[in-house]
Amino acid sequence: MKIEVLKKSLFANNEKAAEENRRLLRSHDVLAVNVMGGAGCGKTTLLECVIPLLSREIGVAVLEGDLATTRDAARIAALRVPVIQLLTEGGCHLTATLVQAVAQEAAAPKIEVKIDGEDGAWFPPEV
Ligand SMILES: Nc1nc2c(ncn2[C@@H]2O[C@H](COP(=O)(O)OP(=O)(O)OP(=O)(O)O)[C@@H](O)[C@H]2O)c(=O)[nH]1
Ligand SMILES: [Mg+2]
Repeated sequence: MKIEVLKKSLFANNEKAAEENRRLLRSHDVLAVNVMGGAGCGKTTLLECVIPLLSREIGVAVLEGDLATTRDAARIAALRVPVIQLLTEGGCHLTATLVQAVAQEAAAPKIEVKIDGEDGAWFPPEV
């Protein structure tokens, strides 16, 4: 029996968006760091520790992924760095297309971007 594999077509749009995001960030000389890990493992705490140190030297902004709330974004905003909240509305990870919706805005001021995602990848971690 032949089994049809749909993976390629299912992810094609996301991979295209990921490539466009990479190109956009590169063209603005922005380094994006994907912070991902299980729920409650300390992603936001890590950012709260490193952002005050980093932001003395470089521009820092955060795209904050969350299922439904803006609580983590408020924690980052308290550090006085730009933060954009991406609500996944139940999804466990940020997709490249979701990030693309705000990537233009995030890249514009020539800042380095930290991405605090949920426990999945939004697009490949090397981005
Ligand atoms: N003992 C210990 N607790 C930690 C550490 N890092 C974070 N915590 C605690 O773990 C809890 C969750 O930390 P967060 O930084 O909110 O974790 P998160 O990964 O951002 O959580 P979600 O965004 O909900 O997935 C908080 O009560 C933190 O104080 C650590 O290194 N050691
Ligand atoms: Mg968090």
